[in-house]
Amino acid sequence: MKEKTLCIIKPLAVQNGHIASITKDIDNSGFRMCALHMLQMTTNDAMHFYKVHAGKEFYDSLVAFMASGPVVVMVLEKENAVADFRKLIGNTDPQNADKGTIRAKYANDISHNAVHGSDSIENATKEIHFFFSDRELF
Ligand code: IDP
Ligand code: MG
Repeated sequence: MKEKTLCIIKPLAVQNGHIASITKDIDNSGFRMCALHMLQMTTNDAMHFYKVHAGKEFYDSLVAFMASGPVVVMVLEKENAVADFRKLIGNTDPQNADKGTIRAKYANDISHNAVHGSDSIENATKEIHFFFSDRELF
């Protein structure tokens, strides 16, 4: 069944000039782009988006980082999009990410790991609607 998932190209990957390369890897992996925004998250946006991690030692720096500069947010569609996109991006820690994955190729470190990918169909739906209205999904 076709699924949709949410991808965020995080601030440092944008700043390092990786938007085009990451988008090309995504395209080459068979995902269809349904929506795309470039925007800067507010601190409140980042707190809300990552609220599942509130209280963890890395939460405050994660929130500050995600609000520190522009990001590119995309909705991607394919069969098994959620699981397949997690495979394409690789492990949270780029040092443990398989060769060829987006995090292995474009991340700096675990705190600046180039991209976000939804971790379940339920969270993908919530995250997509955090950024996009139905009229922006194609
Ligand atoms: P995920 O992005 O692979 O789903 P999560 O566990 O959901 O990983 O964590 C969300 C984000 O928080 C990660 O992408 C990473 O940027 C950051 N993060 C997770 N664990 C750590 C850590 O141990 N130290 C610093 N940052 C972390
Ligand atoms: Mg996660």
